[in-house]
Amino acid sequence: MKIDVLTLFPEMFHGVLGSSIMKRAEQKGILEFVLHDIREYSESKHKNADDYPFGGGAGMVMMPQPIFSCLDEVDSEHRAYRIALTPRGDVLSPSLAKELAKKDSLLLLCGHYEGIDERALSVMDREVSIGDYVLTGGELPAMVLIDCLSRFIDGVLGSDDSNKDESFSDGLLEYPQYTRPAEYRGMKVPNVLLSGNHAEIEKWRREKSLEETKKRRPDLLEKLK
Ligand code: 6GU
Repeated sequence: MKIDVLTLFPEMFHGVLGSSIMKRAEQKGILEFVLHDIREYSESKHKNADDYPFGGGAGMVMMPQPIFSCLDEVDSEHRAYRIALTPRGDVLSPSLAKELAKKDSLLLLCGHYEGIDERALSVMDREVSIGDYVLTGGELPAMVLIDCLSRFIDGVLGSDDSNKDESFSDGLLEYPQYTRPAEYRGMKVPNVLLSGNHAEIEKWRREKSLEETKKRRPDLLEKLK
């Protein structure tokens, strides 16, 4: 999957896309990231990318011209599925991430300042938010979206099943995990996990999943019903 990112702050992406699993996915040729600095497309004297809002009000609005010029160069035939990261968008969920993971190419437009000129948003396919709180820009949400959807693309995760048992994958939170040593500072790993009895371990994990979900996120249990 090719992912074009249109942003005023491309440097924000380097650490995240250049590390860990995202880096490995790009090295394997599964993902390709291309960052585009919107400001470089500005035709104004000082390479402005934002301006005052018509009608007045606080803050600045991202201008249409640099965005449209960038789109003309990057995706002139509108082949990519275009997503603007905005607080008013559809809230990211596992099912949305799964749906987006099937696309051949995505184009992510990161909003900054107080907003994006509505005419630029009118040529997007969708707007996505990552939750009901306001961030200073769409860059972190774009990175969250990339990370989240890439887990649903074959080959991105090390082994095929490392997605299955995660929190939310079946609508429940994950069961508690332990690694060696079996006892640390007087705290013991539950005996069943050391037993080698896989049926019992499965049962314990299922019970703990339900218990954790009931305790921490009863709303998720309601959704399952
Ligand atoms: Cl996509 N953008 C901003 N600025 N804030 C957000 C968001 C997006 N999603 C949640 N908060």
